[in-house]
Amino acid sequence: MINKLLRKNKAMFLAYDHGIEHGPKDFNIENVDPRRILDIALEGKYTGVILQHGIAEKYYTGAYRDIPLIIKLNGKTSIPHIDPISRQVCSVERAVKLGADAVGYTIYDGSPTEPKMFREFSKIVETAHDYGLPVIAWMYPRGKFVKDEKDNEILAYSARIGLELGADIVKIKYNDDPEGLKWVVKCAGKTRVVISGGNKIDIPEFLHKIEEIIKSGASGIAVGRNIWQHEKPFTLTKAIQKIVFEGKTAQEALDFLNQQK
Ligand code: FBP
Repeated sequence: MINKLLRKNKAMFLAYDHGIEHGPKDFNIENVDPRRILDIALEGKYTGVILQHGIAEKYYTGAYRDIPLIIKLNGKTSIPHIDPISRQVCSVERAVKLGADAVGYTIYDGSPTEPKMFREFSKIVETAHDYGLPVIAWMYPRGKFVKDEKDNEILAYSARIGLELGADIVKIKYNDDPEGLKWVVKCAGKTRVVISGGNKIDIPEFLHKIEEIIKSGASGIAVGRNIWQHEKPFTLTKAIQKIVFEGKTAQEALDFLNQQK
């Protein structure tokens, strides 16, 4: 069931749930339109696009339905200053009706609200697996008891929680320590690890990170802003594909990019 989300055993997901998580401050006049993201995902042959259900319902139509769809089942805004919690806003059944090939859910492990999210997530795993849908867990340690969200130990712990709770893929952040990531991948066991992007950074640095991520045994990337905030997302996508699917180095991908100018 996970094969539809992979090419050459690797994943390259385009995330676009920022409208709820961060608000329109992440967007410009082009990428505020979900069709722009779906165009990038379609032409760039991403192995999945990550959307909230409302966007999927209105925009995941026509040719876009060739892109594997990952529906994010929970979400929150960045407005309230409460203990981190993200509750379910879409059922697995609705995701199935919308054409989902997988569902996703964020768990803020370490937050005082963790038990609620563990319970909700575990029920989602049960239902989704009954439908044959893989489940992706955004494992984001967060809250007043988490001193460093990118500490190696907490990242490895987060990956392991994903395995324990039935996730097929965990999406975690990268702390620029390839050795640490190798351990994270080991701790995740049969659950695959993909890495999220973060704020937009320089291209050479971004490509270098991707090379490290792939070489550390992760199954791929699930990024948003670093792609669709870039002025040439289509060419950048081709460069990234070289690292993710062809095993090329960041330097080779960069050389390719420079030749396109
Ligand atoms: P980016 O590559 O843009 O960071 O997207 C990955 C992602 O996990 C999104 O799916 C989500 O909207 C966002 O990051 C949430 O990040 P945070 O909670 O750290 O602000």
